[in-house]
Amino acid sequence: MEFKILKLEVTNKIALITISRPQALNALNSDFFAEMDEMLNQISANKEVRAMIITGEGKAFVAGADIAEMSNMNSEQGKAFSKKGQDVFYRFGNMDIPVIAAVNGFALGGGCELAMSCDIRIVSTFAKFGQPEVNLGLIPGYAGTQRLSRLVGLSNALYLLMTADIINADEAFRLGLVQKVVEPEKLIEEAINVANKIGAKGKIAIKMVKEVAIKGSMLNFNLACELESKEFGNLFSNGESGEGMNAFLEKRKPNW
Ligand code: CO8
Repeated sequence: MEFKILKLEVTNKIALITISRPQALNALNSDFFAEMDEMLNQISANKEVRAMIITGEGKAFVAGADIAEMSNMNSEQGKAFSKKGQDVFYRFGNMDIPVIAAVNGFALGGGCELAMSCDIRIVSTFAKFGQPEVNLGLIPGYAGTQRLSRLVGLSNALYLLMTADIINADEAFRLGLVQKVVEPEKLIEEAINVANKIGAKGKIAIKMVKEVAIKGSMLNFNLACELESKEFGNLFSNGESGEGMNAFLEKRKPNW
């Protein structure tokens, strides 16, 4: 596939995806989802890659789903477009590696939903977040109604979903929507630092801690704890945990 919207650079085992349709503030259209699906296939197939970072070109991370494309849709097409976006974004959570959103500017509507589908959000002081769909007579369609409340609590989520307020990076940090706010010129550097920090841990442990945390957040507490015990136990059957614990006891760095 020829990529027209997404750019990929793999450096030192980190895949950096840049969404590049700045003339439309990187709005998400059908081509975007087709390209992202294929790019995720390629990155997942590359076992060298230890982390993935997603950022946007220009003044937006993503200013939402493409309103021009949506304006011609009927109910069936709207539902399919919503489902396609949900499915593609869901794949970030299923990846074995950390997926980091490096939010450079507007992350509105589908852009906020994209950022929320990533594991971690590192953002520039220029970042702005919001779910302004009700201004258009719509609601979020890429799981924003569900992920926002899981990240910031139902009361904050309802406030943002119903007022359509656009909040800045500091307010997003205060609400727990983002993990770090940095100067714009430091954004990618900081995202890479976080990626490297995680990349230095045991690969299987990172895959499993992500899987158990994400899956567990969708289960009731007892089932989630059962899942945790099961996967905790499974980690003893691979060499990685043996090396990690031996390294501690021998006062050296693990050699994964
Ligand atoms: N879709 C399509 N084009 C867009 C979008 C968008 N979401 N956002 C901006 N653009 C385009 C503009 O139309 C404009 O194009 P042109 O130059 O051809 O007129 C260009 O990008 C630049 O935008 P502006 O001139 O508006 O730039 P400003 O700096 O003045 O304003 C804003 C920036 C505030 C971000 C403004 O562009 C804006 O409000 N954008 C729309 C934000 C929005 O409402 N987002 C939510 C969209 S709905 C959504 O995401 C639903 C997700 C779930 C979908 C489920 C499937 C059905």
